[in-house]
Amino acid sequence: MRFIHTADWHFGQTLKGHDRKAEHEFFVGQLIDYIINYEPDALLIAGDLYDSNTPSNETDNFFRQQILRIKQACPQLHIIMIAGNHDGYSKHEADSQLWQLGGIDVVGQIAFNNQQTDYNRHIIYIKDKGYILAVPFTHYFPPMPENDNITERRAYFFSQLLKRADELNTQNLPIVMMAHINYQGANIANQESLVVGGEDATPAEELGSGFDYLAMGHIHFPQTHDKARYSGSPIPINFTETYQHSVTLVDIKEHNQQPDITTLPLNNLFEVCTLRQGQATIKDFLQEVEQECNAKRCYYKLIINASDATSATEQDILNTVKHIEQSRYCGYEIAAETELKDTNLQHNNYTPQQLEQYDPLKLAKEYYKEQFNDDMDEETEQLLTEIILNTK
Ligand SMILES: [Mn+2]
Repeated sequence: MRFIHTADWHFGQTLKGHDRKAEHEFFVGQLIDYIINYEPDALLIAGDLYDSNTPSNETDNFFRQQILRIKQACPQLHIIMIAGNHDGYSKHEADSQLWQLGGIDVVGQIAFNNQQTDYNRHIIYIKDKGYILAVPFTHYFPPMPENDNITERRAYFFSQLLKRADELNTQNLPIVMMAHINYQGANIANQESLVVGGEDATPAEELGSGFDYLAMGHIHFPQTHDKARYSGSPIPINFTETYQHSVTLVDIKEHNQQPDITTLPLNNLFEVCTLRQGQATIKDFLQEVEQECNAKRCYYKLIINASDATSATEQDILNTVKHIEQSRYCGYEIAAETELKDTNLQHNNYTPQQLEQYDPLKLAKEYYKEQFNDDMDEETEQLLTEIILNTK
């Protein structure tokens, strides 16, 4: 089985009031090209189809148009979608019968039949290719029929679902699970705000075993953990998402075989840029902003020094913004005191890319030396090492 895994589309999202439809449309165009090129059996969209659980009619229509656009370009393709925490699960569930007429599967919530969990509803069979187990985001996993224990419901649900799939799988076909979850141990460094907190993180062992690939949504930074993967968001949703966005192509030969994972990069119409004044004068800084933001297309946010935070500066910013046609202004913020202090010091300036590669302890020690003009003591170093290990 071959499929493309994507998630976290957030249709209907605006960034500081700017509409993002054109970017989403541009993404879907690239997705269709990839589908035509790689001919996958299925397209899996692992939740957060919309940005809001009460989307406008316009967003609703736009979403439908884009899904139908994919289906019309690739009629053989199976499209399978689950609701994420941003989605209105009952809305997606209500629409699912209509979607089904078009050969598109949507699972909005955990299904019941005669007050029993209807596992079959979550199992989508792609003839002679494989099984897709579609698990939407939920706060509520059903009670266990015997010896119910609320802390074990989640693990129980996954184990029963996988057991059911295993019973059906007489052809030894690949089994792929979809879930919109906060996978314990995932890198959430680039996630501005997670609706689901750390307490709700799902440990790998609760997801059970028996699947060949877990197509996850929720965390926007693409990453693989064993057989589980976040494809990441196709466009940057906020200013922290400065990385390469992509969709994931997966090939699985047969059940219990290692999935073959390929990242298919996406171009974005707009990047996101945080521009800091730093040591430049406000005049020089705004000149740089004008040049940079006219030379490329981006959403830009300015961080100005507190000493320049006056109404005159605000006027200067607005005057500069007027001359920037290529890019979209998203306001300014005033640099935090510590940041200011920082820029006055003679120290290494790292790019975000460099920082990602950098050992956090080494960086902290460098900073300590700058601040206190002395080496970090052993106890502090030990404490920091522990904290860093725990957050990794
Ligand atoms: Mn999301």
